[in-house]
Amino acid sequence: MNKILVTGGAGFIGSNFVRYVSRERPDWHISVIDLLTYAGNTQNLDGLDESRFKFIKGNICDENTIEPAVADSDAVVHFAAETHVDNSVHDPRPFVDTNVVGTFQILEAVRKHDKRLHHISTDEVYGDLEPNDPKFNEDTPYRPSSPYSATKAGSDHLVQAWIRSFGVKATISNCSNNYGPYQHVEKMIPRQITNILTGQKLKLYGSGQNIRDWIHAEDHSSGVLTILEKGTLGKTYLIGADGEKTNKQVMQLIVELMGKDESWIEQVNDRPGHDLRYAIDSSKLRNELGWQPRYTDFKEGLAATIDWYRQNDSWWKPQKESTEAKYKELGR
Ligand code: NAD
Ligand code: TDX
Repeated sequence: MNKILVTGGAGFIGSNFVRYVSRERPDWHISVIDLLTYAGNTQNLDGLDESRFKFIKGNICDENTIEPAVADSDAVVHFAAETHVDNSVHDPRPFVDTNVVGTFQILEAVRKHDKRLHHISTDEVYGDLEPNDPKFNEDTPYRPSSPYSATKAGSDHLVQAWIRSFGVKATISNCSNNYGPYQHVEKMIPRQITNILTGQKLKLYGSGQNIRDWIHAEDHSSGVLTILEKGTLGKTYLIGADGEKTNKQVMQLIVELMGKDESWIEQVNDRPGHDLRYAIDSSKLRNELGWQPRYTDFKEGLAATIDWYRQNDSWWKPQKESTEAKYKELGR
């Protein structure tokens, strides 16, 4: 296996994975297929070795684009998705199209050409936990709560059905909340950092007691590469780095690291159906495949992420105003 096709490779985590693989596997050839929606940006892929890298602009729902690209690869790593929960509550249709129909097209192409698939999913498919519940593991029943997580759950079910009914050679990973450079300013951490950088307050949804389990995007990438190379076909692996924090705690760290005080944290309308807590038990991936996260100090990873946004305002500024205008409409 040395020719991979990465869907959604111009997005936040997909591009991190492409940069990571390009560094860690210097003999691999990587093709990216990406529609370049508002969330995709080819700058995320600048500087890659052109002799081993190809970019295809296209929609994963389009069979005529997907099929030849899949036929031309040894394995497909499928990141492409609509990913923002708030957008899914406002306008669910693109989530059904890309996350469900798009995954169906990928599955049909890998089935036809007998290719290896790794499907990227999220911990949100398991719904939410109470503060003292045990963490999610590979046997936790699916209980999605938003249109985003319902469509991701639907895509996971399609992959599981194609494995069982057609013998498709696939694995699935469900990861927790990612942070790091190149994340769109609509998402929680970059939104708050760039709010401070543009003189605006941080926007805390509801009580701020909701818990997310943070992992650096590069640890997600190393987990995915481990599963792609060593995972058992047909299996699901959970990826997480024991990074549980309340949203309030994350905001307190951001203001501290950026030299502000808590008066900068403004409580805004809560997200409808807001999941209370996600937490991942990643012991299967660690014990069976020997994976370990590298970024175990969240404060250090967050400080480096803040520095990246400070130094790369030309990357995020073009998106900032329109993103905040959308939030204003939602009262958040
Ligand atoms: P992102 O929104 O930053 O990037 C998504 C990419 O997919 C963009 O480049 C976009 O242009 C592309 N895309 C969207 N629709 C497409 C289509 N129809 N055809 C082709 N390309 C299309 O997302 P992300 O945060 O990098 O997430 C990547 C994957 O990881 C998703 O599957 C998501 O569900 C999963 N995930 C994300 C997180 C997280 O915290 N961000 C956590 C767990 C899992
Ligand atoms: O301004 C904000 N203020 C705030 O308090 C924003 C944008 C979010 N929040 C809260 C909502 C969540 O509890 O912060 C938490 C994180 O929010 P998001 O960044 O929107 O992430 P989340 O909804 O948890 O989903 C993310 O993790 C799992 C990704 O967007 C998904 O794609 C991934 O599957």
